[in-house]
Amino acid sequence: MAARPPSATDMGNYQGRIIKGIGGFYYVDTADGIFECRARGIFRKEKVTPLVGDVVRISVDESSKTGAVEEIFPRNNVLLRPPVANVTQMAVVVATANPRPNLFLLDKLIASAEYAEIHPLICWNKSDLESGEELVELYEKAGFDVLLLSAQTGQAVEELKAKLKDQVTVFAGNSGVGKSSLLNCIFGEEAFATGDVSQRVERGKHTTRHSELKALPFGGYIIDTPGFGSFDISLLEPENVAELFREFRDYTDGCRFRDCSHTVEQGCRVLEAVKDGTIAPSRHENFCALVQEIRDTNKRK
Ligand SMILES: Nc1nc2c(ncn2[C@@H]2O[C@H](COP(=O)(O)OP(=O)(O)O)[C@@H](O)[C@H]2O)c(=O)[nH]1
Ligand SMILES: [Mg+2]
Ligand SMILES: [Zn+2]
Repeated sequence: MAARPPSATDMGNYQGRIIKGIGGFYYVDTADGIFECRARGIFRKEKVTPLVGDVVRISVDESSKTGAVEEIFPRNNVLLRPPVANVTQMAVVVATANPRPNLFLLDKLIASAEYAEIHPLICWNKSDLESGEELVELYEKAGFDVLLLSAQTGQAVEELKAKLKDQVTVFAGNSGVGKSSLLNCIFGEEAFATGDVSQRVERGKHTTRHSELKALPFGGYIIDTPGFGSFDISLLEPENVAELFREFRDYTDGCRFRDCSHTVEQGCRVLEAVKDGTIAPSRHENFCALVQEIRDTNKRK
């Protein structure tokens, strides 16, 4: 569904995807090229703002080659920061070393992908520094799609490309893990600035973030703002967290306590699965930490 839609047959009418929005102009990628468009006044009246990622119908003035957004097709989802519609996949990038893996951030990002019903793809990078096999196994066993990559040696970059094909993928993860480096491997050019953390923090202060889709040469798009944050946890209630940890689901259903928080209760099925090694202890610890974070946030509301 993320492939470029075919152009419509009507005169001057095209279908495409908004890849960029700046100062009231929308840039729409179609099978016949990219068109600069304005939005029809009707959207303002209906308080609808076209978003990057929207699949739209546009009318194009054939002499000026500029157009107008006529219709926005129904969205599958909307991410808020930065605002993008119809994302299908979140590539969560983590380094096996340098920086040391932050499993809490990883599990939180995975939970935010699950919350938005976006496919999480776990990308362990820097395998040249640290082999990372246990980490890959931990997440594979939990039921995730996992790659062990190195932007340095090119390990698994072809597999990554295959996973990105025809998807709209956002890259998430801490700074320094190698998101920009992986994207440069994929595009085969130095399109994304890489570097050490301190430089980036400086740069980040002065740049406003608006998102942009970049078309992949083999089909699909990636979102050009690496470093997606996690979701707004104030949207969640503590009792909704367990369903965002996919390998818990088998046990939460069978848990004999109706209002079990699956954090400390004696005889809880989830805790039993942790004890017998079916659920990884780190996943359960991070689940408990996320539940606690939400409880603390809700208290302050
Ligand atoms: N050894 C090694 N270094 C890497 C790898 N990928 C990225 N780096 C380095 O890690 C640093 C941060 O990479 P960058 O792509 O800027 O990370 P980002 O902040 O996630 O975009 C840079 O110095 C990269 O050269 C890798 O696979 N192996
Ligand atoms: Mg970067
Ligand atoms: Zn329980």
